[in-house]
Amino acid sequence: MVIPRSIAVLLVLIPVMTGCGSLLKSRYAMDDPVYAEKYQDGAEKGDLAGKLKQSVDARHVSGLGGPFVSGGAQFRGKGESALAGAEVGYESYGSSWHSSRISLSGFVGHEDWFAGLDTGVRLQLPARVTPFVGVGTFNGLSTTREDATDDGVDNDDDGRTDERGETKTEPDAWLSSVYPEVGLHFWPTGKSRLTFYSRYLVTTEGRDSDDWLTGFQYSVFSR
Ligand SMILES: [Ca+2]
Ligand SMILES: [Ca+2]
Repeated sequence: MVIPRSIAVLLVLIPVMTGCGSLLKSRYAMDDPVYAEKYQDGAEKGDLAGKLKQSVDARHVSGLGGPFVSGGAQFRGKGESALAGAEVGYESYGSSWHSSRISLSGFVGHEDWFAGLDTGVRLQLPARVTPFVGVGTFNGLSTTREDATDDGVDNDDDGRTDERGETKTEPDAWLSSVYPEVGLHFWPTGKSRLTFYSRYLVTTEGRDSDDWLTGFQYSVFSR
């Protein structure tokens, strides 16, 4: 899997920026007022079960909302190309176990691109580290490949004009897709979350255009 270098750097920097110290604390989420109130006294020194509980408890996320950025890569079903892109959006927790999301996203590849509005919902455990499942939709503009063997133009710049199989890229009117999603959340602190996700995009352009999209998300929440 190809991960753009900028994303790899971000993944290294984010835990540092959000405070590595909290990674080792059993009361990791004291930056959130709800969590802080619940665990203000903290478990006794020898109370390992109590310490474990406060180190994994993420029930405080109910009611949180905030912006996120994400970056990812998309792999076309037939392995013909990969696209890289980014999303900027907002995610909110209606309860500690479900969240909803809306974002603008854009992806570009060698000859293709798409951009539009992404929405989705996720179900997860109220824990500091949790897998999740979700469903989402994407609606926007995209490119499509068209036959270009009789337009008198060397569309792919390979020195041959209108050779057999030559195609050109055209903006398409509209692309809609729905996707199931799986992933993993990790909360470095009570208000910041790292997410790894993988989606299977089922598009209106037919099964040949179905894609895997996988990426990382960094979110900052508040009440
Ligand atoms: Ca050509
Ligand atoms: Ca041509």
